[in-house]
Amino acid sequence: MNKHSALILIDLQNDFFPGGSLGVPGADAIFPLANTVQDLFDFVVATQDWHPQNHTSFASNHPSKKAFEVIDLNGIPQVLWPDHCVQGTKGAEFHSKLRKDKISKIIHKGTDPKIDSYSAFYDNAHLKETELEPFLKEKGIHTVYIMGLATDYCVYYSVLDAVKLGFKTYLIEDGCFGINKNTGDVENALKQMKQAGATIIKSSSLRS
Ligand code: VGL
Ligand code: ZN
Repeated sequence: MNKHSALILIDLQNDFFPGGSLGVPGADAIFPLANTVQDLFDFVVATQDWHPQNHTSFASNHPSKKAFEVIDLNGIPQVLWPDHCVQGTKGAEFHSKLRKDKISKIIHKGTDPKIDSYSAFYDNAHLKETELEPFLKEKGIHTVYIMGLATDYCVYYSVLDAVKLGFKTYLIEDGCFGINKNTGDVENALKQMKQAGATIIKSSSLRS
């Protein structure tokens, strides 16, 4: 891969793997691809969903609501999730099988208790930017390869923002696993990422 490309690994944290509070079925099959593919890149970025315990995306902070209900949060539809990826907890840590020696930048998102942040680039209202775009710009990166969890949430919104920000954007399809809260969510996300201008690829097409 040329030096203007980066690999972005989305939310490979314990809580999103089977056994975690928001475990995505089958997600542990992401290894060893998530590890071997890193060898092809000079820059590997990994994101962490990094919520305070009082985060408004947690159903537990809305006593009359249940997990997976959707509420209006300051004008934005918000799925209420089980508590997950609480800062400093085991669930927020990277999975122990993830290779970490090549990760040059870790991006934390979802830290503001008042708003969720699915995208690795912005909060859900697109008001505050994370450190990701400035980092990529500083390194002269114009092409990003994205994979991780979950296809229909954080991967999806990160891909859409990457395209909007002008990055040539590849989504590694077999490197993603989705929540599929509603049947067809993953399929729909793939279709919309493609329509937005991302290129959907299989990892087998990646060569150094
Ligand atoms: C995610 C739901 C809530 C994700 C994060 O990483 O896709 N999904 N927080
Ligand atoms: Zn979250």
